[in-house]
Amino acid sequence: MPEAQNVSFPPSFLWGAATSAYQIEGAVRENGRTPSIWDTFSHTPGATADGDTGDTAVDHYHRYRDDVALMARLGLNAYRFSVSWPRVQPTGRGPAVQAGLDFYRRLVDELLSHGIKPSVTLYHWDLPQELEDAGGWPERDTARRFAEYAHLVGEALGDRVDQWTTLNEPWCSAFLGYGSGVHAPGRTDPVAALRAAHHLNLAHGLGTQALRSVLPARASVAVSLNSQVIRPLSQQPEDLAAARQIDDLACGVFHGPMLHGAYPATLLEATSPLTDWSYVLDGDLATAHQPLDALGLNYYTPALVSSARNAPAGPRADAHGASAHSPWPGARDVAFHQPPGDRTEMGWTIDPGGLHELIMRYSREAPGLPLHVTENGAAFPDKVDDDGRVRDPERVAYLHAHLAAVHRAVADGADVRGYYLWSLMDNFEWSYGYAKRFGAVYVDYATLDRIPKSSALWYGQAARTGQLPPVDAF
Ligand code: PNW
Repeated sequence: MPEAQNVSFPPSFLWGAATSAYQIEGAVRENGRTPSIWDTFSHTPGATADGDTGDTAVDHYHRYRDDVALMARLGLNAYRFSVSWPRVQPTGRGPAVQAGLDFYRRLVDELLSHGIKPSVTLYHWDLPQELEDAGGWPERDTARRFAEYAHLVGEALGDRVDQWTTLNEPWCSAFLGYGSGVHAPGRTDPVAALRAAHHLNLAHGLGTQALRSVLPARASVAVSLNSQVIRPLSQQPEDLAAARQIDDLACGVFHGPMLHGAYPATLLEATSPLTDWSYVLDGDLATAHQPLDALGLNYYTPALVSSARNAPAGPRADAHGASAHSPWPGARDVAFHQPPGDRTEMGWTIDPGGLHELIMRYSREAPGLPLHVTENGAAFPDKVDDDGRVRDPERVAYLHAHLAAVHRAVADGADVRGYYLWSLMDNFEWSYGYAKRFGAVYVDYATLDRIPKSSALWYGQAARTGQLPPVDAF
């Protein structure tokens, strides 16, 4: 491991951990909170592994003080969390619920008092069910409702939070939620998925404008994209064409409007048999194209893509969950392959070079825009040893290799300001329920006790020293 030596980060580097509201909070019926699409979906038989729901999750709503104290003890200096829309604005319309906002105020104050920088994501997939009943993201009004919600939260927390993110991974919201149906609301309509993508772009733009109107000038506004690393199986034209289609549907469909004010022409062309995009109204693309202060990148694994003609027989891997319906509307003649290498428990190939590639791509696509790795991490089958410790050497190796890749990107000229490990602690892993553990901190689901894994100790030391400790340090 040659990169193990002299990997040091600047003192200003943000060493964070990330979570999201539905995955950790629980308390789904407290203080006027109403169901989100994830409450409805997780209570639908067959939708999640073992019928798991976020009803209790890891009870962070009641244990946030201890969780913040734990982060501080580990040595983290940043924390990325999301606000639950139905906790703050239960019907998705009208005035905010004071108790909902107060929870996030207390959380933020607790973080600040421990010297941990809060980073707020407004939307991490928990749309108020009432807005889904009115049509959800395929409908334009949802984007307007989002702007109103952004305004409420900005007003309430703008005096104490400097880092804001509009949407987390709109690709998942649009294409897993309305295309393949493996995420809430579980719809499987390719045109609805494309309409959702457009209204998420619009929501990002309107939400950014709403935030700007209430936040002080020092505040930073960003979006977190799971802009995926798409690799062609070969340089043959038909494989390159397959990779282009998937890249447009994974990345260009969002960063086109958000960063450049236009959808890629190749995307409009490929989807033309499905939709004429007539829901894109005059001015929408200019609205989506707001000046940003930073860009968040979430990275787990690359995708390897070819023309279906060049696919060897046998099981094909698309890392996006089993469904008879595609999360790639309009894609034709495309096959997915398992990239070579070791895998995590999700079946996702471990490929730190992909993170370097992703960062360098966005350094070019968005020159001058500071980047944050807003999610990166891995699930492994962790267990408590007889001595009460949780040893996760695979996760330590994963983090070490990916942080070394970030460091390499910085050395190559990228402006990366921070890294947020997914996740602070084990939590509700969406349709996989509690079976997949992404945490640096282990959660005993019988007692909800938290036990820092060796990766948490390792990462904490990296955060405190600005250098990557040896992989066997803990
Ligand atoms: C991200 N896919 O989700 C989310 O932002 C987190 O909430 C989640 O827990 C984490 O990654 C781990 O999965 C994804 O199918 C879910 O490609 C699915 C995919 C990607 C990201």
